[in-house]
Amino acid sequence: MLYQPFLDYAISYMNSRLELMPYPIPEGFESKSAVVGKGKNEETIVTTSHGFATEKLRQIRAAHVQGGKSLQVLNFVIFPQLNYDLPFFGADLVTLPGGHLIALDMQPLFRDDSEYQAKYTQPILPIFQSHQQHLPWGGDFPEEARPFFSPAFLWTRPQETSVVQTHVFEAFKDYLKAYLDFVEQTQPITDPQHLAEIQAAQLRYLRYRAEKDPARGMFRRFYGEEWTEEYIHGFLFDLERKMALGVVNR
Ligand code: DBV
Repeated sequence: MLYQPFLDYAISYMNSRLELMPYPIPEGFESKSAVVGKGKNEETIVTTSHGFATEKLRQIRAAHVQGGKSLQVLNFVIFPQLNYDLPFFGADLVTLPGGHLIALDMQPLFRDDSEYQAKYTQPILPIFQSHQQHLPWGGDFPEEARPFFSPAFLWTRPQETSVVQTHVFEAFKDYLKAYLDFVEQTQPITDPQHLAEIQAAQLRYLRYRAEKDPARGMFRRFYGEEWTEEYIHGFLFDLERKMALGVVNR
């Protein structure tokens, strides 16, 4: 329930600015439920998937896990088409029994390229700074994930649910707006060398996310290994599959 307003907002805001087309969700993955726990602790865990595409955005997808007050997850990622140099939009909004964990970023294709930073990171730093004062740095996160985050990575672990409903929601809206501004302005890349670099960067990101998906353990416990691996490679992080099918613009 906590993240439903985020999802509703994102879809209606994107609808107001983009020509959204449906993105196919493989059969059996639109909605999946499992009952876990016994007696008083019994809980139904429902995971729903949402997918869209536009001319510039290859896949806009969300996975929404709802399992009562102490298990709510919204993982929302936008993967641009391979002929644009746009960053990825990534939101990982996670509520577990231990508390909330929020990751919000525009993840760069080329982290250490100063021209790229000037284009896609500098403009969001003021937004980052305005929210960071309410959403302090969340501490440890995997060192190997660092290359994939921008300097505007909002990473925080709020104690209070009300902080998620207010400050995190505002940050989410601002990041999404800034991202759609980038999308609006961006022009297709045609230089073959540049296109090859973009493809390599997209694959690097994708392989990392699929391999290290922090939700893998949770999904396996609820829905089993086979369903989980198919969900990860066939929907959540599907670029390699789609490239193999020859359905990716290049
Ligand atoms: N994370 C996903 C997908 C999820 C998901 C597809 C559909 O990439 C949920 C669900 N993230 C999820 C869950 C947890 C996290 C944690 C359930 C909690 C795992 C647990 O504690 O059991 C950002 N997400 C995290 C963590 C980080 C991120 C850093 C903490 C992991 C840790 O401490 O080990 N988002 C995550 C990440 C990238 C990103 C690593 C990399 C580019 O964009």
